[in-house]
Amino acid sequence: MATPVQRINCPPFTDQRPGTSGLRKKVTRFAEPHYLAMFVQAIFDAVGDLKGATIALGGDGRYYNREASAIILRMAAAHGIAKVLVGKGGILSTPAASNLIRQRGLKGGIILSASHNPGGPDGDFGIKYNATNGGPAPESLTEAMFKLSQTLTGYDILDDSAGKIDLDRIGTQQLGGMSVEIVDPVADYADLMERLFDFDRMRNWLKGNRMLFDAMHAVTGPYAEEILAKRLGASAQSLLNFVPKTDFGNHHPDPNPAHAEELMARMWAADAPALGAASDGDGDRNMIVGAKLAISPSDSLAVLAANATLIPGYAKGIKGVARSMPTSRAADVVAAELGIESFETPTGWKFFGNLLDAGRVTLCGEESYGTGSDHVREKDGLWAVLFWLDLLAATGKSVPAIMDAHWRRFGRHYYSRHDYEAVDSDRANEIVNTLRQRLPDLQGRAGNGRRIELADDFRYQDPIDGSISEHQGVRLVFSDGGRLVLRLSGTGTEGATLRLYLERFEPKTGVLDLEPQVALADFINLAEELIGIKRVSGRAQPDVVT
Ligand code: G16
Repeated sequence: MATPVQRINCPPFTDQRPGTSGLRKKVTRFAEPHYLAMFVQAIFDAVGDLKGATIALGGDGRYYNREASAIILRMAAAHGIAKVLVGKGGILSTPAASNLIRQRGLKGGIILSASHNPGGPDGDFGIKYNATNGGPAPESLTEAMFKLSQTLTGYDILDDSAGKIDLDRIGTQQLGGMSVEIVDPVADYADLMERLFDFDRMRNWLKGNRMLFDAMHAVTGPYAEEILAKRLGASAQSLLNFVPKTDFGNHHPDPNPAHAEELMARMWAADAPALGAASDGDGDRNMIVGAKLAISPSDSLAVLAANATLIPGYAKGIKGVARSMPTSRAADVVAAELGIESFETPTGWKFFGNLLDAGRVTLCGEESYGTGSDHVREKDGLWAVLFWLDLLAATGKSVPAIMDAHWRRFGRHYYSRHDYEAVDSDRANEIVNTLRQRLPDLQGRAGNGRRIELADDFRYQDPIDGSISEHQGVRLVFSDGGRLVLRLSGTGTEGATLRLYLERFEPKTGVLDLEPQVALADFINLAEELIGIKRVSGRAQPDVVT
């Protein structure tokens, strides 16, 4: 007898517009009756054509991951989906989910994560859909989800009598007419890493050198245990905070110097390991640290591009490089020297998808601690850590030595991001809109020995499908190569987050050893003079400086 499908009637929720990376809200909002289900209905309706399809499902293991997985499985069955591949325990890191979709030729997948945002009952939750290419849904699809979410009158879900799926039992189970295969979340991904990097070389390096990887009590714990400890032989002391917790141990699982405090302290100690690294809630971000030196994500992308041919997976060279607009222009300089294309896209990994699919770029990166390549369609935290590890093994150099050589060759883009979090939304909009209105006046303005050569609100035309994305952040580009960029975050869940990005270029012959905040002091003052974030918001300092 077929398990009955229930139609639950419900008015639409007006706040279901996906941001930079899917729908992110407080757990308390997601746990309200019907809230998650209504958005899942919007996803299924927007994607369409799901009858008989196979999709993936997994998340970063944060609070509400299991409850949400159960609801989504019952809805998937009600929509005639033939099969869902689910990571054991409802777990899949974001890059592993992307890989699973690609490797198994799936229609797409649902990823449950609020990435680097805090978790727990009072923390954040999120959901996003990734398409057949393994990448985040393009803007056209997320916009369709939002539109549908505003007109829905209810959703379809399998009746309770269908029973429950045991998320912890590897193998195939039935839910109504749908089969659910619980898979090992790590194995396929670890195999992919073995195909890209020289595991023998890294194993040897680890015999004589130490590394420290901070999983921040998030999803990469089991991935690091399998890859770094088991397959590469890193010592047990090499892994920090590697037991996943639903609230990330009450920490902010964001791999940056401000939130990975313990790692930073260890990397500044006299006996610091040669390589320090961290990844975020869902495993797509990374931070790389050498002894007493944190690598800015923008520099990391440039270094990987400049040295790619030393790594087996990229030995034939890279096709091109893409970076998000606020990311420093360090990678552009490398691309120009290598004679390959470079692209500047809006913030959001989804904007790299078309370039990767078209074979125009091999490496991509963002200032928000995201780096990746064409091996999946998400940024990939552990991949970046392995890339650096393999680079250290291939060159025999230290992280500071690699950076020093890089800056001497290509020049240095001093870079910093200042975040003002949970700002009153009206105030934040006022700051951005005022700057937008002043752009014509600022264009060409001179001062402090430099001139503003370009003052605009970034507009992107996708080189592959021609689609246009407007208002992607205000940028002021100076005659000496410096830049100030201002945009509103699309991932926050409380008020508005203003992000101010500061960049100053020092050509090869310049001073190479200034601390970024010191090197940028002049720009920090100029930004306040031109934009006035502190003046209008009333904040004395940014909340987070990276
Ligand atoms: C998401 C996107 C990234 C983006 C980041 C920051 O990351 O996938 O591409 O750079 O948000 O966005 P915002 O500056 O708008 O907060 P994640 O790791 O949160 O999925």
